[in-house]
Amino acid sequence: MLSNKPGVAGLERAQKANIDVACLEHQDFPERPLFDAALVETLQPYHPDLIILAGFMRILTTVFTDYYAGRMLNIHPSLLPKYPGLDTHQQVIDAGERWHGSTVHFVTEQLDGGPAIMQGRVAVMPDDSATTLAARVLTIEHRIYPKAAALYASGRLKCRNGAAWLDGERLDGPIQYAESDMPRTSGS
Ligand code: NHR
Repeated sequence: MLSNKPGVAGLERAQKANIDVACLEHQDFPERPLFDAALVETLQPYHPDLIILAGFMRILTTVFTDYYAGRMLNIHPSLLPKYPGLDTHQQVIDAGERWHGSTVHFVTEQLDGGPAIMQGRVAVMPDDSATTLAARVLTIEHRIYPKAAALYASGRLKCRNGAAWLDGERLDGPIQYAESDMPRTSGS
């Protein structure tokens, strides 16, 4: 588990699970490519099969994205290709969208622009704030990210020729995660 911010919950959680951790602070590097090279150097001895970005908020240069091309996932809080970038929840509310959600995608040089893999949606409620909407999107993220990672780990999901492939077939768009796949909570 590699973080660019000391003291974050992810570091503590990984340590509890006896997973090796490292922290490299981007402020300690004069240029982005040098930070990215240090990230690669730190991870390289582990020979990771898959890199999973989770709340990682530094834009990666080709120094990193080329090294792990086709072997890196991100989850972005919007129905990509809509609303790439930051502050998605408020933008969705301001635009009067009826639907919002989250998308797992392969990471390429292009920010939030790599091939989409899986998407889950939530309805925008009239009284939603960015905070309440973000909380519902997060529950979707906790469902779809492990599913997408498991598909990759099983060898069924691949990134080839700028597209995502599932079971040898090119995905036209992200797999849609249905609300009916959600576990029932008591009383609903
Ligand atoms: N890097 C590449 N090359 N491609 C992607 O698709 C990436 C990436 C790095 C991070 C996550 C993404 C998100 O899901 C992600 C995808 C940070 C920014 C950003 O503007 C944008 C998108 C994402 C993460 N970062 C600012 C920067 O200057 C810093 C913002 C901050 O520190 O709050 O790096 O949302």
